[in-house]
Amino acid sequence: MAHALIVIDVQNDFCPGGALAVPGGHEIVDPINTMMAEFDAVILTQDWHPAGHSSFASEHDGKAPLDMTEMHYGPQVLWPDHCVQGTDGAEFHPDLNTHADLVIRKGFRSSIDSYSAFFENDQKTPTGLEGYLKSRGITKLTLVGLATDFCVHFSAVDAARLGFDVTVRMDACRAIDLDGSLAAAVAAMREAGVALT
Ligand code: VGL
Ligand code: ZN
Repeated sequence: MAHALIVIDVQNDFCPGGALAVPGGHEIVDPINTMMAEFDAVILTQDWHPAGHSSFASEHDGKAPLDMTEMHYGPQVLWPDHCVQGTDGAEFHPDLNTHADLVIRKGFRSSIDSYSAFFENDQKTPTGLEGYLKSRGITKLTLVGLATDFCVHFSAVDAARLGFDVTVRMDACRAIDLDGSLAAAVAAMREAGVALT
């Protein structure tokens, strides 16, 4: 009954000064570092887009960041260019303890975004994380990181659907909160059976 901490996207671009800064994003770094000692495994996720990724507003004529578009897999928010592979913005926050067991990268296919650490936004292309966790005998997950209403939300809901026992530590997350997205995320996580503490 091993218990893993999954640290979602604590990267420079999601912290103040970054391309897609989440308010207060940097505030969770020290609490997350402190929590790491409580777990059997620590896994970091890293949003990792090629330049020109299809989730970037700059790739869509007449669109601005935070506009919506329709992708082959459904509606998609368009973002400022962020977490481009190999750039400083894609690096973990410099104070984050990166002595983790696994770093899983997502969003590396140009034509599809990936909020969840388990499946891309088509809801069916797996990242491989489920197999990694199950083959290590990990059944309990605690999620923290950025952003509560996007990558943490979709990761938590997918994890619960896959049968993991899932807790989100809300004090160690921060949200973008776009048009009520935080309230919607909280409702969806509760509905999926995720414990919010
Ligand atoms: C995220 C928007 C775009 C996140 C990643 O980590 O929540 N949000 N890419
Ligand atoms: Zn992204």
